[in-house]
Amino acid sequence: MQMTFRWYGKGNDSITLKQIRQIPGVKGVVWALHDVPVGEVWTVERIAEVVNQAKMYGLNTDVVESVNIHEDIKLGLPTRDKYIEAYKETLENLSKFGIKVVCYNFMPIFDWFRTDLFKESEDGSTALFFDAKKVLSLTPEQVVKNMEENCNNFTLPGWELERLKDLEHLFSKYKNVTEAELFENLTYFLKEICPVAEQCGIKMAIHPDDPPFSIFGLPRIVKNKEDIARLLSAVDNPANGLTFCSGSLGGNPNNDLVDIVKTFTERIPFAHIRNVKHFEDGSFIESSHRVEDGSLPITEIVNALYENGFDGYIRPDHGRHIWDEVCRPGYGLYDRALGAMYLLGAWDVNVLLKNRKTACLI
Ligand code: CS2
Ligand code: MN
Repeated sequence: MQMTFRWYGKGNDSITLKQIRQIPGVKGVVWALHDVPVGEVWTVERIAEVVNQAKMYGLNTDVVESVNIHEDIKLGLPTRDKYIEAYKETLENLSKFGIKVVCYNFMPIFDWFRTDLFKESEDGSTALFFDAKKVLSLTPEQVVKNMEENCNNFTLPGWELERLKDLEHLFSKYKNVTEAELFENLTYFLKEICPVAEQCGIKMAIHPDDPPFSIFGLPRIVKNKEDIARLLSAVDNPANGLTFCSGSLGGNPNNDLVDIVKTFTERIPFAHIRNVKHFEDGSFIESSHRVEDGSLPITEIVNALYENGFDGYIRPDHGRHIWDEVCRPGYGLYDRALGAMYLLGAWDVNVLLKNRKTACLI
């Protein structure tokens, strides 16, 4: 297992590579070219810039999150083929720098989605919050406006606001797209991309839907164990992998996260671990990574990863906003650094117990 930390790039993050370097156990940054419009090729020059910046701090850039998928690919339009060819070229350019994993998602229109970005808790910290009731009274336009007005002037992953300008038109395109059709379009994409990714030594790792259920009537197809099994078997190629995201899948209390880990570990090159606290009405707030502070079995998840031979990359996913930090929503330094340490501690206990067991056998 290798601990990593998401970084949005020079001039696009409140956090520096120097700070990340000083978090014990962190070996690499999870990065992307966030200013390259979806569908355009990532050039060798631009990739080299980030790789060299990270290298100066002894950090690797093995994991990219994300090379986002053009909406025309998700919609299965005839224009998808040119964007798929561009995606292949980006993978080939990334492989020149030894990139190992590309995380992506196939959610229509929106990336992760919350009703509140700074919901206050009793300890005075704030966090991303999904209000199951409030969402029913919101329009997509209100959601985008809320995200735009409360992001501390940072971009939000997958929320290219330029792209979201004409929501009505975007929604009209999805009006008749069923889950089955969206899945067919994902399969078409993977059948094209996986052979190239495999040749490039890259694992494609699809990120689950967040939250893991349909919003505004949009189809979502990576919500639970059945969806994951279906997509991993749709294209039988080792490059067809999963980003296990505890907080995304954990948005539905019916998802058995430990079972999902045990079932798919060898197809999980990348894991996002974070905790959420569920409320009776289906709402949830993002909590500290500690088991006691949320509803998810975080230490059991780490234990299951360890016991099933996980040898991929891990990153602490969203953190709360603590100690008055002003940051990209969900992406402050402090709570994610605390999260990294908690996850490394849980992993190290597994290593210790394994060594003790081995010692007793000698
Ligand atoms: C990330 C997602 O911030 C997050 O929750 O896990 O934005 C993720 O980067 C994308 O969905 C993957 O393409
Ligand atoms: Mn995630």
